[in-house]
Amino acid sequence: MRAMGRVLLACVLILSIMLPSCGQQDGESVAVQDNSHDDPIPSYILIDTDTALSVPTGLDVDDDLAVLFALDSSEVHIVGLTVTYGNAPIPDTYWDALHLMSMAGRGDIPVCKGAGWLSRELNEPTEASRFLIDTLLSFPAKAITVVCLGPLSNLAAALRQHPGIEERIQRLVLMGGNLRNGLVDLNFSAHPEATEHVLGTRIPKYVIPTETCIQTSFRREELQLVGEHPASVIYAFLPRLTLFVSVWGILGDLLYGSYPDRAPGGFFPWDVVAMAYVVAPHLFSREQYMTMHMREATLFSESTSDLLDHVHRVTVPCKIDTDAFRRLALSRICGVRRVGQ
Ligand SMILES: [Ca+2]
Repeated sequence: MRAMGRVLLACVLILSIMLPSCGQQDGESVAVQDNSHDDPIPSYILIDTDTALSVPTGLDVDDDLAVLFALDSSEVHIVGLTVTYGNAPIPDTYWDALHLMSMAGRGDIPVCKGAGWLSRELNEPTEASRFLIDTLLSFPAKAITVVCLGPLSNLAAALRQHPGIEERIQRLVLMGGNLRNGLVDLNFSAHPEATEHVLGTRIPKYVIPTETCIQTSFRREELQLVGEHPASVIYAFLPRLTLFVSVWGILGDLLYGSYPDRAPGGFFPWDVVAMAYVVAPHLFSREQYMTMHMREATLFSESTSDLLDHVHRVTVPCKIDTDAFRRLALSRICGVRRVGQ
């Protein structure tokens, strides 16, 4: 296993040299963390995300929290971010991702601009689709987990442009979908063609749906913890997080009042829940096997017992330990210090 770790570390170094065009910040040295002595060896993850915490157009804050969570988690090693649209237009999500990584002093991690609402033709290469392809081909087969936290345009484009990478991906963790047929969520519904393309691959797929994400929330209690860490990156965004707690205290009841396991109060940390499944899968239980299809821009899912065919089959963790999740996620998010603090 340690030899495998050294091979993967070498891939990170080579990749850092090969792909400087993706948003690595000028003047910063490439500092690759040597995790080869750790046991167990961390999982290598590539995060596709629509970060929007710090831009006025941002509709949600969860992507940035999920990235911070991953940055402070020794269980994973981030090989790059590809940025997509969703919570904000692509120029804003891309800027936000660069800004976040700069604040965290992690300019060594490539940040690549991807598709936008009006520029998401799957046959049209983007910086993000090229990075996905090059990275997956550069690493050993099945070394990388791809974590998708936004609409699936970037991943679908990479798969369309180079179908061979399907065999290179260890697994997909997708935040999206709703188990109540006919209801809409942003990530899967934003680009139905892309979603159907990804669901139709044979890659092992793990879907974190609405029903699982809204079992937990970040409340005023959690923000008090953030307030105790003034040197952290997230501390700078305390006023915005406070606003989200207040607004979603009302919206949560209006939009999800009929969900029996919904957490009352605060805002739902959607993508942070998906990242928790990557970092700490022991926090989840009641896994179900389902088939998922997009039909006419709507997701349809049903339970299945066919475990042999990965096409359109997904694994859905249906229950989360909410208190343990809050403790772990907040401690890790607050653990990322702001450069210069
Ligand atoms: Ca997202």
